[in-house]
Amino acid sequence: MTDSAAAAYPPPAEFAAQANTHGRDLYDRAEADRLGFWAEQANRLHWDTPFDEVLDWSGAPFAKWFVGGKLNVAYNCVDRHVDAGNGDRVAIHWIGEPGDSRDITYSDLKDEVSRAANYLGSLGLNAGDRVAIYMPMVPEAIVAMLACARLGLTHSVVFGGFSAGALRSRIDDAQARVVITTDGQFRRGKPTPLKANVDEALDMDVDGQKAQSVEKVLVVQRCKNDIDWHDRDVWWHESVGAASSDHTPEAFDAEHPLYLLYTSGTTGKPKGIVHSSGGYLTQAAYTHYYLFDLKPEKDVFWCTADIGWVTGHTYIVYGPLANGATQIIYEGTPNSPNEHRHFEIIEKYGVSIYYIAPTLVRTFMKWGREIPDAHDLSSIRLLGSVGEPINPEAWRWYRGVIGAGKAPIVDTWWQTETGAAMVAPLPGTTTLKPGSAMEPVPGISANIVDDDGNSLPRGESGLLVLDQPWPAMLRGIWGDPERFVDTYWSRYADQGWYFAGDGARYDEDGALWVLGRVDDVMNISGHRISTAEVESALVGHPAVAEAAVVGASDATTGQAIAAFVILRQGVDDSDPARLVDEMKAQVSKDISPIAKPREINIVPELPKTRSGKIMRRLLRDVAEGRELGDTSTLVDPSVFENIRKQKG
Ligand code: 6R9
Repeated sequence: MTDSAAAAYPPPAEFAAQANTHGRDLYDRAEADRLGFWAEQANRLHWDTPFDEVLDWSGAPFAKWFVGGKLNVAYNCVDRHVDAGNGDRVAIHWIGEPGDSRDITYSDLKDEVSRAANYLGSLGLNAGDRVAIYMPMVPEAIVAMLACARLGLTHSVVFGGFSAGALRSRIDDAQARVVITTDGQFRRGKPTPLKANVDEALDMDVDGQKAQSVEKVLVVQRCKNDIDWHDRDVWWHESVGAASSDHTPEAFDAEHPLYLLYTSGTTGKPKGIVHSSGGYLTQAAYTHYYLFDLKPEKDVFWCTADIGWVTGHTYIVYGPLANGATQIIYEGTPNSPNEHRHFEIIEKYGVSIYYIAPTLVRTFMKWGREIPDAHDLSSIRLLGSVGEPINPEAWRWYRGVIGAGKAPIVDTWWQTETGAAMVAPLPGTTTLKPGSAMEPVPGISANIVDDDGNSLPRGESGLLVLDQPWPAMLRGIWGDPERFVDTYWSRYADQGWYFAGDGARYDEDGALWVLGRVDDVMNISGHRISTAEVESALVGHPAVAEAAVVGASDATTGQAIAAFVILRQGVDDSDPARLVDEMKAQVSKDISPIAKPREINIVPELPKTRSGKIMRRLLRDVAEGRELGDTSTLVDPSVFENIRKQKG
């Protein structure tokens, strides 16, 4: 690949000189004594009871980090900074989509979190109980997460764009006792209902039952849109608002489950990834500090993810707040009311660290550089990328146009399962190559191997494995230890390595290039969606007999969903465009608008192997307009050939 050899970008001298770390110091220390290094990082946190063992791996792959240690995660993210005299520092500059805004200091946050904790505590919830959070990007969403953490309640945030059905299956799986939501959310200038989805989720019939576990629905008033009211509903401002702002946090075990986060796997059933308290917070804080070169008293950090995804958990809520950072939270989309929105925010608040997904970079490119060029973006000193490989062209544009041709780009490879960044450059140290995530962060060990587990030489592509446990690693899949072992640890069971599901290679200089998923997980604008989930939504449409879905490359979204469906016999297909629209709507409703296929092709058959497996590679060739390989198993290759030609 030519990009491996292309221009490389060393850290500007000025940047390196002021960086939180430069040179190989962290790498050397971590290599000399990995566990000692992690113990040092854990001591960035406040422990009520110090840990007496760094790692207990005797029950592998079930890890215990910082054994014997006790801490309160919310205390670490909030009270600690107030106690240290930084109560007046702004924790969150919040900007609503319609233009309203709030500046929330660490003292304010402490009061709000304490109130919410007092109210949730009064409901008789016990440490370890699950609370579902289904909210847009409003400050109360972060307050709700931290209030749960403060009480040892395990939160399960469900992305506000997910459908009622998706919400219900997550509530049921976790047996959540409380749901926290808002009346509505602002989307492109309009209030759209949200609580109505909760009502629908709880009251829908699943296996002959309404939701059984939920006792209360706590509702934040955001849009003042009309909502239905049930006995189980409580207004946030009347309950939390009336509670005392005095609350003494209790310390919990380092291994106490802080949260569940559902993510797509290779089957249709999302898995509840379980994260711990001590190990998770340690790696969140450590990576946030060094990878983003955070200066808590000076920087204005902005991670544009949604709290519905892991990036929002680790680099909006837990990492930045554990480090006492000041950050931006913006409620809406980048083009409301117009394409200048992000750049206006950067300019107004002096954002210095900006962390986004490559799909947004490509969207900005499409809108044109005159939009960012119309603003003073000189406050920006570091850029981050996450969610999918960033193509070198987008990388260069991002650095040149948004980063004034000098800001280092920190491309962070990680997963919901890894909890925090794993492969990324150190901005004051690493000479960057556009498109490469560079190397495992100090303390992390990764390798690229073949199917048999042999390490591959530089230049050869293979599978990315993590060959040593790490503090923020997932502790399991909620309620399904077997699936946990099966999914991540069985492929290299003899070696005891974690199989990430991504392909990768080291180039001739030893830089690590992530090549994308090797399984049936698609990556649409950085969102993980499994082919099976979309297929099952499609066959839920009465006209569809069978469906096959692939991720096809897309200039803006990285991948886009291409679907191929066979109609049931006797279906009236005189208006195929209408059928396709209905099917798209079905997927949107069943899963989320983010899972809506870009294209749906109605075909008479699906290409299958002799063992009956769908030949996704061939469908990908069709969707991407490439020459088709071996089509000899097809009854009618001309159908696929025609679709291919239309695209090619
Ligand atoms: C954090 C997050 C995980 C999958 C992962 C990989 C892809 C994420 C990437 C990247 C290349 C990067 N991915 N970051 N690929 N370079 N910097 O996105 O978590 O939603 O669980 O997705 O995303 O394929 O396996 P999650």
